[in-house]
Amino acid sequence: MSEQHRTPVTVLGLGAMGRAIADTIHRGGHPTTVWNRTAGRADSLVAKGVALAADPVAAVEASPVVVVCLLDDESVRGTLTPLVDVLAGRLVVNVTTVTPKQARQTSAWAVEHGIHYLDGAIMATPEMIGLPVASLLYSGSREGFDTHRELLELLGGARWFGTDAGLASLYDLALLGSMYSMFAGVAQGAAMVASEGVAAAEFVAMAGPWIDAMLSALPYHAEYYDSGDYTTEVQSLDFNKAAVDTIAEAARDQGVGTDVVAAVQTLIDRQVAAGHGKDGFARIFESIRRPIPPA
Ligand code: FVH
Repeated sequence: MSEQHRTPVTVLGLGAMGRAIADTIHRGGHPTTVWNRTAGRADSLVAKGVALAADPVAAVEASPVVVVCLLDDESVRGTLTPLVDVLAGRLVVNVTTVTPKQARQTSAWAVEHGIHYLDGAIMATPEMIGLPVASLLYSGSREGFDTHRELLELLGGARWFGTDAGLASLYDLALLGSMYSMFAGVAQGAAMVASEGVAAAEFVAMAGPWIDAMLSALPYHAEYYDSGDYTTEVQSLDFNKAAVDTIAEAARDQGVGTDVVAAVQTLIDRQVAAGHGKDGFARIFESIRRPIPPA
């Protein structure tokens, strides 16, 4: 892209992620302006030639594209609301982690005020920004995504999920949820062997390859989830209940917590109690998809 076609970009928020984003965009040749509530956080960027705006209005006025990377939805709304007039006609790319509902609300607010809105979710740590391993998910303004795709791809792989602004964060939080549950499961296992003095390093050296081997089962689980047919010729929920109950009993015997495994027991028990004990383990999906309504 020639110099004259490099879109000026403003980045609001210079935490670890905002700094990585601003630095990468600047290195990509875009005139870059930054603003942060605490001004000192811009020093390293300013030393490289990034412009520091005196206030948020001046920051927004500098660019047609405004990347927002703040702590949470509250800080986003608190920062953007007073800027509504100056933001009109510009593209806001909000990569702050928010819920789908919050993304939809901010999008509705933006569209109502003539602001183009693209919600983004970052599947990367700050060190990964700008590398092929970084993946960013987007939803909202299709025009904004298409027009600025090259800019967005400076940060990492860019994938658009649709005009519903909540979708990027829905995928983001679904993926993060899978990750946290996996780490919690490994922590459960590590605590069990630690009760006999086994180092976590020794345990994870076994847990990693074990989890890796089990990953090949995921597409089969997905087939069950998508079809809603959980009939199986192999391990039934009754079988898995016995296994998971045994894990919980062993954890108690070893004097460690059962919170993680208890969550799995709850999911199984609901399906078994409903008469589905002969179905496969994947049926726990139904316990999650149709939770018991609060009393
Ligand atoms: N860091 C990471 O690994 C993850 C990866 C996945 C996505 N996240 C999300 O990115 C958002 C920003 O994360 P961060 O790592 O940059 O976070 P911090 O270093 O804590 O910086 C927070 C910035 O937000 C500013 N801020 C906080 N509250 C307010 C407010 N009320 N008004 C205006 N700005 C606010 C803060 O400013 P200051 O404290 O320096 O003045 C920082 O600029 C986040 O959603 C992650 O979930 C990152």
